Amino acid sequence: MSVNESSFLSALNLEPTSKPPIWLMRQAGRYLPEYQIIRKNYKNFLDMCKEPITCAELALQPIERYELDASILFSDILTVPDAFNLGLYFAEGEGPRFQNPISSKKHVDDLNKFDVNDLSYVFKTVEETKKILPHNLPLIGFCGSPWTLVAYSIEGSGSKTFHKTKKFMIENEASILKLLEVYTNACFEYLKQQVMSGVNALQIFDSWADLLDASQLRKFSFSYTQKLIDLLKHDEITKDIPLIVFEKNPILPFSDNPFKNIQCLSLHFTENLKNSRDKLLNKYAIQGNLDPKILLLSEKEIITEVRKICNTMQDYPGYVFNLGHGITPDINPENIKLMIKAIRD
Ligand code: 1CP
Repeated sequence: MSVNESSFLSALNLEPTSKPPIWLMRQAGRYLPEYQIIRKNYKNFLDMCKEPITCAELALQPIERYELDASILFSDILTVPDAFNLGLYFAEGEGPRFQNPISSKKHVDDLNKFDVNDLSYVFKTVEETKKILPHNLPLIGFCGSPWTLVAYSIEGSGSKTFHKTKKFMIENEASILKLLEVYTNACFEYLKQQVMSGVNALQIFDSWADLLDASQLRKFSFSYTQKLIDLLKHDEITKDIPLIVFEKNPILPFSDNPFKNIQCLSLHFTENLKNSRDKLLNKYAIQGNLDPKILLLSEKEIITEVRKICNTMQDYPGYVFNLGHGITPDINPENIKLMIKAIRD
């Protein structure tokens, strides 16, 4: 079987599959003891991301443990702002931070020109990962949405309120729009190079969609993600690569799909799966959307919730089982095994 006949790529093409293909957002990471063993060797997470052979090994870990139907590149969405010299680092226990967050109009005006070769360690990781994955297993490449990258770049870290970003948005709207444009073009070059290095599908993560009201969401998030999609769909090298978009809890129902020319909507756990099914049937593939918190419950509750989803999506051509957001570090890996068994049985 070739990679194009894999259940995951078939589902993205709206072809029926005998069982839903499964992969999980953040499938490689902190909840896995085998990840922690390798992670201990690096003080800074970014240093680990710059070691292609290690990253390939990390991407393979969940595949070996669970026999998943797709693999995802091991990297992070923040490598792109890092290539603009914002000084990305990962303080122990604190998550990502920037030493030089975007702080003024002048900062945006003076940003260095993006050089995709600064991210060659990511493309090398794609090549190394393809070498060790089963030959028919698809590899997903990814980037953050331009909006999500802008939010991190101004805030300087994750945040509950994104106060600085919201203030900057009011005071310097033109600069935000300029930065969105710069990041959109950088993401395009970055994803194109991932495709040239061997990825089989692409996912765009709009993880900070929930910060915006409806008109801001259209103006700052959806329109730039659409520009990125348009660039990919008009390029000879990337035009046939299936595109998945994840929107985290947007104020507008994502199942009304604001995007043209994507193949799959990755639904946050707050989306109503039944309604989405009815609206998207025979037009788009659906990925999602088990609430990761379910995986902290009992065996019985996990099985009940998984069955509900499988029943709703039974006979939906183009369904990919996934979570409604990333696996959290507190999840017991055995519960994932149980969930997968419930899907496949
Ligand atoms: O200390 C550590 O061990 C680092 C933990 C970690 C890992 C394993 C981070 C820091 N990033 C990653 C890998 C990663 N990040 C992957 C590949 C692994 C896989 O999926 O199997 C991917 C796809 C991402 C994408 C990512 N990074 C997103 C989008 C997905 C989402 O969850 O919404 C986001 C928002 C980030 C930022 C980020 N990087 C790391 C953390 C802890 C965070 C989130 C922090 C925050 O909530 O603000």
